[in-house]
Amino acid sequence: MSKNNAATAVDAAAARRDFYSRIDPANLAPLWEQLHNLVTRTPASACQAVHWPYREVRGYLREAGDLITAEEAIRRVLILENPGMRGQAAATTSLYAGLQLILPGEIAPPHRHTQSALRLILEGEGAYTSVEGEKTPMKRGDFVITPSWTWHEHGNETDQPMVWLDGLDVPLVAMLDASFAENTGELKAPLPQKNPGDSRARYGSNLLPVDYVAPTPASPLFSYPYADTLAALRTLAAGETADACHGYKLRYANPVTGGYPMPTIGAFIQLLPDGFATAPYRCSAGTVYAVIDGAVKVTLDGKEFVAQPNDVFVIPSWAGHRFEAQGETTLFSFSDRPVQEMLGLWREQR
Ligand code: GTQ
Repeated sequence: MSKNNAATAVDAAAARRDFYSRIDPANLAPLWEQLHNLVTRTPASACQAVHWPYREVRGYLREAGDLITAEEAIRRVLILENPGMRGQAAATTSLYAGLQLILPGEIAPPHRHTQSALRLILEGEGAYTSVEGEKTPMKRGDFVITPSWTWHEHGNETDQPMVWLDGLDVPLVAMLDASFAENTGELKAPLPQKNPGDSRARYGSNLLPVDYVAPTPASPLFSYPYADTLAALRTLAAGETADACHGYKLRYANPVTGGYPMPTIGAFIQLLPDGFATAPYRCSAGTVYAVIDGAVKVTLDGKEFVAQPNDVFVIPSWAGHRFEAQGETTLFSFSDRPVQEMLGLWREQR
């Protein structure tokens, strides 16, 4: 560049900076300075891959149990915060995850909110979640949902602590400015109670109430017991070869529609036979995983870690990864895949 051209370029840069500072008070900004950050060729996520070993988190949960009661806390939960998005209660960009502890004799009082929630039971047996007045007993590996705007409470009438993984669409609902919540103080009459097993009888027995019309897109079946899920996976594994990327993988389904159990969060379960190594895979839905049985070596972005039972880990959107099972392994996972599919955004690469 000649001296004159260089001077012209400096002048132009200065003129632009001056322009930007003058339009700034008018709440205006130049797109051309940001276009490459806004419209990226592939997802550019703040979400990072992260692994929470259960033995570490479990110690902190025990301490939380000494510090505050479930009733005082409303929900005694340690939020699993993605290190790339601290302070936002986000495990992935769109979804929240937490570990909830409820001690013998405790209750977590009823409330409802527009956020959809799922639970994967990690520890304990026999405590309940009540959804819309129906108590669902919980056991390790069970998958339980509390759809948007359903009344729910938790109680532990057993003599052991109970721990589960919570997954909610908190960041997604916040992004949409659609958070509403109520507690029973606002109710005029007590919630009608249903018999245990009511929803399983009506919706989870390959039957439906005659003339049934689904009032919401969410599944009316609240509980998906692990015993059934594991039996299904093992039957598949006995009868066919595994998918190269997924092993034997199923999605939890709404028995009325065949769709996902809740419109904003998809949940999945997969079985990897002992020693099974998956082919590289990625998809556009950042995903939270929890190990139920076995252990898995996870390789992504040149990093490696081994996730043990009850460990939780996150695979961000579009991060290529591989799994290697150590022993027969079952992995639970959840993501915003239903939302992306509805919007025509979901992609995968095998
Ligand atoms: O169990 O209702 O982890 O409302 C966060 C918000 C659990 C619950 C969470 C909630 C709940």
